[in-house]
This record gives sequence, C-alpha cells and structure tokens, in this order.
Amino acid sequence: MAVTTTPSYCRFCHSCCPILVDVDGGVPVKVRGDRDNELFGGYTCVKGRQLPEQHTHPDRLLHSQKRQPNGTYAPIPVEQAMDEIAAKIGQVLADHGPLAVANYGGTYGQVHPATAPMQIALMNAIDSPRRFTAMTIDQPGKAIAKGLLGIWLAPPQGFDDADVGLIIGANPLVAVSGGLPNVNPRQWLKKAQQRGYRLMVIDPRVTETARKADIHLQPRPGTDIPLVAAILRVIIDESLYDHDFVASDVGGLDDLRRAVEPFTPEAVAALADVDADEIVTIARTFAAGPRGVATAGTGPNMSAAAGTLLEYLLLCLNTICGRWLTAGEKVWNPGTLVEPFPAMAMAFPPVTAYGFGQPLRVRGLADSLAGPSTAAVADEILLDGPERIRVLMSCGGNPVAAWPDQRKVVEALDSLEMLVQIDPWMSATARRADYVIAPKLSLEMPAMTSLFDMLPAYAPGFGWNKPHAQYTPAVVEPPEGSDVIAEWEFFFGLARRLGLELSLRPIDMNGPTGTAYPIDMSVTPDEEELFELLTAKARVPLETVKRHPHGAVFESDIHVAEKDAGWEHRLDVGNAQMLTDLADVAREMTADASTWAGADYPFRVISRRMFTRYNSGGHTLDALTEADPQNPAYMHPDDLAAIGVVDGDAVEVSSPRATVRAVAGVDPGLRRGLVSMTHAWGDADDLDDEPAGQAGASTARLSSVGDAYDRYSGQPVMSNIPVSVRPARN
Ligand SMILES: Nc1nc2c(c(=O)[nH]1)N[C@H]1C(S)=C(S)[C@@H](COP(=O)(O)OP(=O)(O)OC[C@H]3O[C@@H](n4cnc5c(=O)[nH]c(N)nc54)[C@H](O)[C@@H]3O)O[C@H]1N2
Ligand SMILES: Nc1nc2c(c(=O)[nH]1)N[C@H]1C(S)=C(S)[C@@H](COP(=O)(O)OP(=O)(O)OC[C@H]3O[C@@H](n4cnc5c(=O)[nH]c(N)nc54)[C@H](O)[C@@H]3O)O[C@H]1N2
Ligand code: SF4
Ligand SMILES: [Mo]
Repeated sequence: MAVTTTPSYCRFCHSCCPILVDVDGGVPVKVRGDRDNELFGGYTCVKGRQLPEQHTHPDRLLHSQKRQPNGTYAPIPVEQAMDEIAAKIGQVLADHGPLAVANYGGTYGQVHPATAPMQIALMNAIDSPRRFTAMTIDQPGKAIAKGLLGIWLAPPQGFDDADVGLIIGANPLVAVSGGLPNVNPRQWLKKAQQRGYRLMVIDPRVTETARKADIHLQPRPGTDIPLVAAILRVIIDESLYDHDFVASDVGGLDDLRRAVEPFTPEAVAALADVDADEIVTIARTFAAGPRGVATAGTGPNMSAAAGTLLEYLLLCLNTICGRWLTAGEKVWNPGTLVEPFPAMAMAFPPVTAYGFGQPLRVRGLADSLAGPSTAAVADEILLDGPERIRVLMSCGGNPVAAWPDQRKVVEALDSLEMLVQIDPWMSATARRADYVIAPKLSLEMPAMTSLFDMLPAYAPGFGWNKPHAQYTPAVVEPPEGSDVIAEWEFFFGLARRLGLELSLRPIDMNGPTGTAYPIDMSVTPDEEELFELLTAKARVPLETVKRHPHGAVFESDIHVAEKDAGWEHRLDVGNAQMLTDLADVAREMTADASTWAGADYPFRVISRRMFTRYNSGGHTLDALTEADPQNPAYMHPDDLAAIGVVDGDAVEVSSPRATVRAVAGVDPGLRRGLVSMTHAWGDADDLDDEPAGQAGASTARLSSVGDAYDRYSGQPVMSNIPVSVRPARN
C-alpha cells in the first residue's frame, strides 16, 4: 500500500515540533522534522522520532484494565469501566463529600488541549478543590512569586533581541525548556552568539548548555538564593539598575537593598565555593544588558526548600533591571489561539498568592497560585478523618515514579478506595491502580498548540521566540480492534453518568476568572466544536491556523499601551514575608564546608534530565533504551576513586529516607561531592532484590516530604539530598 505523508506536530514533549508522519496502511511508520516550517526548520529530537514505535509498541494498552482480586489485570470495555468508576465516585461523594475525590494532572495531561479543561470542569461540577498537578513538584515558586511581586501587564522581554541571558539550574539544550526558546535551541543559541548574545549559566555541573556559555559559575547546589541576593546587591550598590523603570513602576527597593546587605560577593563566594569576582562579573554583565532575562530551572527550585523565595528574587532582578516590555514596544509573542496578553505598561498590584482556599491538613499548607501541594496528597490519603482523600484519578502522570517520598506515596496509593490511572502502559502507577484507562495516543487525536501560548506569561525566558501556532488533524485511527478513549471523553463520560452539568472556559490569560460556557451533556461533544469553544477568544481564529497545516508564525502588530492615567500601583520588590525569609537565609549562611558535607551523608544527589527520556516517558521504546539503558549515578572521577568504585560498577545511594541502586558513571564536569542522577526511573516494587542498576531506580525514593519544604507551595527538597554512596553488596 502506498505510503502517505501528513504534516502534524510532535507531542512527546511540550515543544510541539512540526513533523511529517509517514503512514503505511493506516499505521504510522516514520516521523521526521517538517522543513516547511520556517521557525523550527525541520528540528526534531530522538524522542519525537519514536512516535511510530510508541503507537505500535506491543506493550501499549489497547484495552482498559481492571485489577482483579488476586492482583492481576483483566481487560474491561471502557464504557463498563466508566460505569463502574462513576458509580464508585457517586457513592464516595454521597458518603464523604467532594473532598474525598481528587484528581492529578501530570505531564501528558497537556497532550490534548481539551484534557485539562474537561478535567477541571468535572472537578468544578463536583465542587472538589482537590485538584493537583505536577506544577507543585516542578517550579511552583514561579506562579506564587508573581503574585507577591505583582503582575506586569505586558510580557517580559523576549529572546530574539536579548543581549544577555542568565540561566540558573536549567539545561535547555537537553530539556528544551526554560532559558532558551523551545525551538531548535542549539541553532538559536549559535545564531544569537554570532550576533553578540552573552550567555551566563549557574550550574554545579558542566551541562550541555554550560559548555556553550560565555560565563559558567559552578557553585555548590542549594546556594542560589545567596547568589542571586549577591547579584542584586552588586547591581543596587553600583547603581546599575534601570533608574527610570524603578522610579516609575517599582516599590520597595530600599527594603530590598537592606535585605541583601549580608550577601557580599565574598561571603556568598565562600558559601557557594566560587570566585567572588565572577559573581560581580555576572551581576555587571547582566545589568549592562541592556536586554535579556534571568531564568531559573528545576535544579534550584528543588534544591533549597525555598523555591518561592528564589523565584521572587529572580523576579526582583528582572524587575529592577527593567526587563519587562514597556509602552510602545512590540509584543514579541502575544499568543495566537488564546486571548492576547493584555499588553499595558503597568503593574497589577500583588495578590494573595498562597494560604487561601481549602486548607490541607499537613504542614500548614493550603491552596496557592500554583495549586494545592501534590507533595501533600500522600498525607491527605493516609491521614484519617472526614477530609481524607479516598479516590484519586491520575491522568498523564506517574505518581509512583515522579512524586517525592516514594515509599509514602506507594503506601498511600495502596490505601485508596479507588485509584484510576489513565496511561498507555502498565507504568509503575498503573500497576497499583484499580482501573487503568487506555488512552488514544497523540497521532490518533486532533490537537492545537493553544496551551503552549501561555508559556511566555509563565515566567521570563519561557516559550517560543515567535507567535507560532499549529493545528493537526488525527493522523491515524487507533489500532484495529482497540478500545481506547481520548482523556477528555473519559472525564465527560464520568460526568454524564454522574448527572453533572459541565461548563468549559475558552483558554485565556485570566485563568479561573474567565466565563465558562455550559456544554450539551446529552451527547458526546464533537471534538472540533470543543476546539472552537476553547479558542473562542483567540487572537488568530482557529480557522486561520487550520489553513497552515505545517504550522506558521502569526505575527501581530500589538504594541504595549501606555499606563492608565492616574494608575499608582507598582511592582513590589520589598515583600515583607520574602525579605524576612531572606534574613533567615542570611543568618544560616555559613562558609564552613565541613558542615556542608556531613559525616554520615557526605555526598548530595542533584537532579538532571536525560535527552532520551521525558520524565518516566520513553522507557519502553527500543531506540531510547538502547541509547540509555541505565540511570547512572554520575560522579566526579576523584570521588569515585575515593570510594573505590570505577565506571560501570554497581553502587548503593542512601539518603536518611531510603536506598536506591545505580550504576556508577563518570562525569569530570561535575563538582566534587555530588551525585547527578535523573528522576522517574524504575518502579517501587522493591528493586532491592534485583541486580543493582538493572531497571534503574527512582530518586523519588530518596526524598522525604515532611523534612524540608517550601512553606508556600509545599514543595519538598527533591535535589541536593544528602546521601552516602558505596559499592553495592551484590
Ligand atoms: N529530555 C527531556 N526533556 C525534558 C524533560 C525530561 O525528562 N527529559 N522534562 C521536562 C520537564 S517536566 C521540565 S519541568 C523541564 C525542566 O527543565 P530544566 O529545569 O532545564 O531541567 P534539567 O535539565 O534537569 O536542569 C536542571 C539543572 O539544574 C542543575 N542543578 C541541580 N541542583 C542545582 C542547584 O542547587 N543549583 C543550580 N544552580 N543548579 C542545580 C542540574 O545540574 C541541571 O543541569 O524539562 C522538560 N524537558
Ligand atoms: N527527584 C525528582 N523528582 C521529580 C523531578 C526531578 O527533577 N527530580 N521533576 C519533577 C517534574 S519537573 C515533573 S513535571 C514531575 C512529572 O511528574 P508526572 O507528570 O507525574 O510524571 P511523568 O513521568 O511525566 O508521567 C507521565 C505519565 O504519562 C504517561 N503517558 C505517556 N504518554 C501518554 C499519553 O499520550 N496519554 C496519557 N494519558 N498518558 C501518557 C506515561 O506512561 C507516564 O506514566 O516529576 C517531578 N519529579
Ligand atoms: S523536542 Fe523532541 S520530543 Fe519535544 S516536541 Fe520536539 S521532537 Fe518532540
Ligand atoms: Mo516538569
């Protein structure tokens, strides 16, 4: 049969690279980059090129599964699964009320643009605030800090006219995430550096990105808050900040200056074990700009139990250096399939950013601008009482592999009345679920890039460098004889069975405040009509986007408007709570390295990402597992020698919480005293009996949710965990 080729876009990660899919006899056989898309220029990565294998893999679930009394799984028609799940939810709601029913949206909850909106509509209809996402175990400080600073009603400066970039603990050349545009970042960086762009990276490891940087600072992990405070101190002291912007739109500079006083470059250099002059150089280079933003990634957000303070100080840095678009400037990416960014040169005043809504029963937490704490879900399941979570619906995430404190998570999931996992494989979480719902995969569903329009508003240094948009039809039908369902259709099906009325909101920048429109519950909605509803406020109509099957850049002539007359509000760089927290950091600052490396746990495990995996995604695909069969514990060669281990040896990595096994890897570019491992590998069922390193363990087992955590988001320390490392015993 003839091979046909259809343009689409990749949904293995959030970058949405335009692709061409070869289909033979209804089966996807090959994916390659689409050179007809100018912005991406044919870029794809090794993960995206495995989409055909992902769709046709023998391990893929083609039927939903129900756990049997003996612990095995048997196929169940999805309609029957929905009947049973809805009946159970109905009963739990009647007996215990809405707090007993929780949902979790993970990484792949974003693959289809209607999934998250439908999931939220269902939670709205049952009136449950128990809506958890991966955001609170990622970089939740970003959303919360924005609320504390106040929101500049125009985007931060963009990528293409940046003179400098400061990336703290992110590795966009591998992660294709924050710091560089999510568009062929290697090529973008090369061109930018040719025109004079200067990249600065702060990372304890010589990462792929650090290797390309003009300046690389290699500090101890967990010292980013003092480092940013020192950078701020230099900039304020040397009067290098943007005086005009600060005079017109910023408040609290004097308080900020007083708060950063203890963070002299010398004191911080001793703490972080770097050169004080380099801190000063970074401060001066960043301030000189004149354009370009500072961005933090997951590393520093997970390394110090204070992601909110870190992100707040970074916003302060971008703010006093005037790195927001001002009146008259062109909005580089106003969004396409969403309502455009407001684009006014004025500050919306700070809002309540945490501690509101339904209180959680642990650690004094409640809701926040990043949502309620996912790290608290296990406690909320295990703690008895009328507010206990009894049902969890998890979509596109993998709690067992990715949530911190794996042992507690496993205990909690096993004590639920019902765990529903939507997953194309029997993942670590699926293997503990009562029902595993088999979803359609990306190439079997239409999609549009609407959700990714939000990235420039998420934080400075995120998103595409241009207003790109793409719509794709379904490229193939699901495999013959399969019984798979789109995630949104599953949530709709539950709602219908529960007799609920759902309302959907067009995707806009106003989040939960926008108007929601009721949908007809008598029939399953037409997918295209859902898309129309979701894009009702779009700057570029969906129809227009559809006329560009290879995706396109939809430039706008939106320029930032002047501030409203008489508008008095300012961005607040002197938030009292944040500066009190900073004073605590100053008090704890000690330059004594011997207290840094404890005797029992002399090393620290830090996080990293692997090019051939997407969190726990990709572990079944041959090309990816062949390229990276293990999750190595990378260490400096001198550290390996000191513990009597060579490359490839099996080791045990123990934190106060647990032990994982791994294979030693050599990384001469890593700071001494560190173990660099990626997350979300392996399973929970104890690998301790398996030959060391065979499956590759999850670092989630090493962390603990209750010891050190961000007070506002609840995010525990997930990187920079004290450990010991020794040769494995078998
Ligand atoms: N290939 C691939 N791409 C991915 C993912 C994946 O799993 N694989 N995951 C996706 C997801 S969910 C996300 S959120 C993004 C994340 O994207 P990034 O935030 O860029 O993630 P990482 O590549 O892990 O980079 C974190 C860096 O922080 C450094 N680090 C660790 N501790 C510290 C510290 O205390 N201070 C400093 N300054 N640095 C530190 C690490 O050495 C590492 O280089 O990536 C996305 N992209
Ligand atoms: N120690 C440590 N822990 C971490 C991190 C770290 O750096 N270090 N990173 C954190 C971060 S940034 C994040 S975002 C979280 C991620 O946390 P999660 O989102 O909970 O974890 P993932 O592994 O991304 O889960 C993806 C799941 O979706 C399934 N899946 C794949 N394709 C599809 C699909 O098309 N449809 C559906 N429905 N499911 C699909 C996969 O099989 C997998 O089970 O982990 C966090 N945990
Ligand atoms: S970076 Fe790779 S996985 Fe992500 S969208 Fe592009 S091709 Fe797909
Ligand atoms: Mo993430």
